[in-house]
Amino acid sequence: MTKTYYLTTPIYYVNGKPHIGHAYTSILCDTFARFHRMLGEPVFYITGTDEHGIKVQKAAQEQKKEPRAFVDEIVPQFKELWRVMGIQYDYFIRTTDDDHKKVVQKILADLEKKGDIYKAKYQGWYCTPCESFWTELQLKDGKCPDCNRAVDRLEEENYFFKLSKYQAWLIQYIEDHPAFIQPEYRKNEVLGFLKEPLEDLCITRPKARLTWGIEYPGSKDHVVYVWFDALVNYVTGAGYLQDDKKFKSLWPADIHLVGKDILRQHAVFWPIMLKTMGVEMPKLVFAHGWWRIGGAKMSKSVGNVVDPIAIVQKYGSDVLRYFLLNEVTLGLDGTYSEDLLAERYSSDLANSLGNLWHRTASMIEKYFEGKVPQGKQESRFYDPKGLWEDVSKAILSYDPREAVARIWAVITRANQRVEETKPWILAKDVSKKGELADVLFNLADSVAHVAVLLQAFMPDTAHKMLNRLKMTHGETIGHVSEFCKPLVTAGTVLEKGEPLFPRFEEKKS
Ligand code: ME8
Repeated sequence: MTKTYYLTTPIYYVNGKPHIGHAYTSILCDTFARFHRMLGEPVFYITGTDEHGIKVQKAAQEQKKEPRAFVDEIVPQFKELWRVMGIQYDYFIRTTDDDHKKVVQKILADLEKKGDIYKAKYQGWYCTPCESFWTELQLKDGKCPDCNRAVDRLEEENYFFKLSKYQAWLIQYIEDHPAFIQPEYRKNEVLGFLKEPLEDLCITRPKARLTWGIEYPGSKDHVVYVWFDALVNYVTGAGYLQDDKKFKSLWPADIHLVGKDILRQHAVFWPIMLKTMGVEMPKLVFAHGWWRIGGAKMSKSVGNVVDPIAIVQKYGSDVLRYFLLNEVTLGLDGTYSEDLLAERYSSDLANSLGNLWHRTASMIEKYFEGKVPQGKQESRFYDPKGLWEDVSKAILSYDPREAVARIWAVITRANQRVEETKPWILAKDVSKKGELADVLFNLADSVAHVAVLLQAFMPDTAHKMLNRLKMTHGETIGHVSEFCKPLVTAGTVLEKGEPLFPRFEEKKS
């Protein structure tokens, strides 16, 4: 059976509306998924919502709603954003789904039988917003070391998962599989963290404090800690303990893409959970950086979030996709500002890609009655094979910014080609008609090559371009050998259409 390319986003908390940070992870996964689909591979892209825990219970209480009614209202907002952004996921998991709850309970019962879970009294500090327990030594100036907020003193009986038992195994695993955690600097960070003794993980919360969670199978008085519940989504969504055939075709996940804020859960808790469950490790945990505003991380708790829907309404989803994919190398932090986005819009989209389309279509309209002329492939001014290979290599090594740069190098080269060949001068000389046809044929063909590749990055724009080029076969090109052929056909009547990216001044009016 062919292994399906299986990729995951974090499942997002539903304690507020999604923002640009959430859109970022989902856009990245969507780009990878679309590229693999283009290569003809089966793909399974899963995303969803993390609906239990204190954060959500509190958010519901603040709105005087039952948690279930509250989450049922928020989930459609996530789905709507993904629709608007063109996110083609294959499965949307909610941790309140019955099958998910059953799998979590079954795993816990198995682990308890195995002796990897024990009950104990806990005394220490607790950060409510982070839902994390801390020892005296771990506190930073008496505050939560993760979020720097005040912590509460707690004493309660809970169930604990023996992380410590597997610490040595995990260190060895990470060292033996250097590509398991990426970027490399994040792997080193995890190994650094593992130098300290690993505390066992408290995996329940007493119902006296939290009722909104999956009931712990061994106790009427506890619910499951939200992170244990949440991480399991990656296997439940793949059919674990429900559909062996499906699970076999999907697991191990090819990539868990997460923000660096939740690396520890994915690179420490999750591998150990899988190890005790006897399930193979995912191939890769990739942590991307944060979008910041000013100096601060964009986050619900800071309250500096940008609504992606507003940006999409103003600029279109592809513009936001382009900005987020291109602005920083995957792994690093980026600064978000609408001014910066508007700047990229005008330089890279309107003046570069939009201009290339517009002048190519206009000249073909003017000099060849709108029909692609017959030209010689030998007059090509770029190398499609190299382009395909570079873009594929970049995507397969999770470097979308490099992939975008390769595509834009061709766009820039094509615009230069117009300046070099000056078709408007060639057009004045009838003896140069053949030369003019070569130039315009190859310009149109370069636009076609760009459009095919852009399907993964800017799907709306790519489809618009393919339609205007009347390239019905554009969506089926999945191999370098097909890609290297001339893609446009002489005689095709192009549809120039409205500017792909109207100048911003025109847009505002
Ligand atoms: O952590 N920049 O959910 P969450 C970049 N439910 N990415 C950002 C970001 C920012 N400023 N802010 C958020 C949770 N993200 C858990 C996950 S998974 C089993 C459970 C993205 O709603 C980034 O992917 O807080 C980050 O990891 C995720 O949203 C956190 O979303």
